[in-house]
Amino acid sequence: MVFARLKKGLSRTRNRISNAMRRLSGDNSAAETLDALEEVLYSADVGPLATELLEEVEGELKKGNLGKPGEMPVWLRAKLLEVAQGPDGDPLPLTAESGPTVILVVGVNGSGKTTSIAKLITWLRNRNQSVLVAACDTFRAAAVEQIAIWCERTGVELIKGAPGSDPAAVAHDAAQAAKSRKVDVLLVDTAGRLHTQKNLMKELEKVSRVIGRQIDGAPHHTVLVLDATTGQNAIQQARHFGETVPLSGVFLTKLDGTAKGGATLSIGHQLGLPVLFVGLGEGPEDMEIFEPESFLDALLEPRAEGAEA
Ligand SMILES: Nc1nc2c(ncn2[C@@H]2O[C@H](COP(=O)(O)OP(=O)(O)O)[C@@H](O)[C@H]2O)c(=O)[nH]1
Ligand SMILES: [Mg+2]
Repeated sequence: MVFARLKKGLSRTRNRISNAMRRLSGDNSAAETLDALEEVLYSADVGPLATELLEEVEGELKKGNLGKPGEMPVWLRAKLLEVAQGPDGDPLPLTAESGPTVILVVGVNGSGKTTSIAKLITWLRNRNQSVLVAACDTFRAAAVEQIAIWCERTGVELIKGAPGSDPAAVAHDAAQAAKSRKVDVLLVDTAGRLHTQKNLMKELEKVSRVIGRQIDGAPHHTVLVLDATTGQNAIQQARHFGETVPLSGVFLTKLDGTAKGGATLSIGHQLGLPVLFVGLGEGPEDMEIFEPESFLDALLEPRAEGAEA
């Protein structure tokens, strides 16, 4: 079932590359193989990795390797598996000491932070962890409203301030509440846009600092939410956030809405950050832990003739 959701989410990317994948599996000349591979890599938007892999394959083909039918797809899968960076065990382990584990969620507006928090609530609750949420995106009144609705639906408590109030003050109150309620996890939603990027980064730093004063070692995890439909632009965003707060990894959203799922593989490679989770829809269950093996199976599997998209 889990795999079915992933397959469905990646169907656009898979459809886009499936013809070229079929060509890759056939009995081709070296030129045809390179051409098909190029199409697979660029269609999936694996970024600068495409150039690296094409050069490597060209070298191999010249040496007379990788020419047999069926060899290329196997080689490609192995190569992509080498660069794909998933979580090392539990994507968001609880801290060893007692007390709440704090997860800060950052990213630009519209990337899917609030929706991803709803997903994380569901995921954590399914693992019997108690959760408290801090609404630190106080910049837009609608943002507080949106997180409040998710918290109500999932039955978790929300700490919020008045619209326009100081996010650091909300963070402070939330950290206090998380300690006194003895919850396992405090999830912190943040703003993705302020008057200037500099202001935003300052605010994130302050929120992070205030929480750290209340709870030892907090935030323990900082998850950057990136929209997969923005492809390579996501890399630039990641760099800005990473300069401000140490990032644990990426929650890559909207893989169901893009034909460029290959970005999942290149993001880790380019940023040295693991992709922890992938978002596959708008509902609170529509996510998976990123597992490179099943991801590649879902992405590269040649579609049987006549199979549904
Ligand atoms: N299709 C799809 N839509 C998503 C996903 N994650 C978020 N969204 C949508 O993206 C839009 C922005 O999400 P939101 O959580 O408000 O972003 P925020 O501004 O970063 O908090 C909303 O319409 C969400 O329903 C996903 O994995 N798949
Ligand atoms: Mg939001």
